[in-house]
Amino acid sequence: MIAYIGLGSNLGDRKSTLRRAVRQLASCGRIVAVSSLYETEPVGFREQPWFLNAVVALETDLDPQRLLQVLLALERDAGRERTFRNAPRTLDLDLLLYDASIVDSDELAVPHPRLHERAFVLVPLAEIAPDVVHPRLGVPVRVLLDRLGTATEVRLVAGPAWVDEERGDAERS
Ligand code: PH2
Ligand code: MG
Ligand code: MG
Repeated sequence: MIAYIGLGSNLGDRKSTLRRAVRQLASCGRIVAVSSLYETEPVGFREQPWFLNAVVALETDLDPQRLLQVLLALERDAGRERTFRNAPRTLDLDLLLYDASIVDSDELAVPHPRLHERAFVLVPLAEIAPDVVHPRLGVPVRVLLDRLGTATEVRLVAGPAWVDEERGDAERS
């Protein structure tokens, strides 16, 4: 199964946090694609720092519920504190799509209910999965991005190799 996971951070060392999360995700499957890294304007609660966002494709045997538990554990591991909705966070991991599955439980909704409204999700997702069809809306991701009207700002920061970069000198042994 292929899961598309959105990554976001707007507190602390954002890039290192995201890189570490991708490496941790690799332990529950195989990372088959990583998007470029984007710096994005905050959506929703606007009085907060800009985010770094990216999307990865993970091939995994975990079902959506189990994968969600892993994502929540990795967020906690990155020191995430849940205060209010859309609050700044060290790490946010959102299950955007899981194959063509539709999930609607108390804890989890897949596809992510706001995926199609958000440039910070659609730009990286369209980069690695332009032809994947949204199972509720019945159109490919590329079309969802085209349909997005006045988009909030999304700036390219680094190509997909951002995830492989060496650690900084200070961290090297
Ligand atoms: N996540 C949110 C709310 N707003 N804005 C940006 N730019 N990037 C995010 O990841 C983000 C957001 C809720 O999870
Ligand atoms: Mg989110
Ligand atoms: Mg989230």
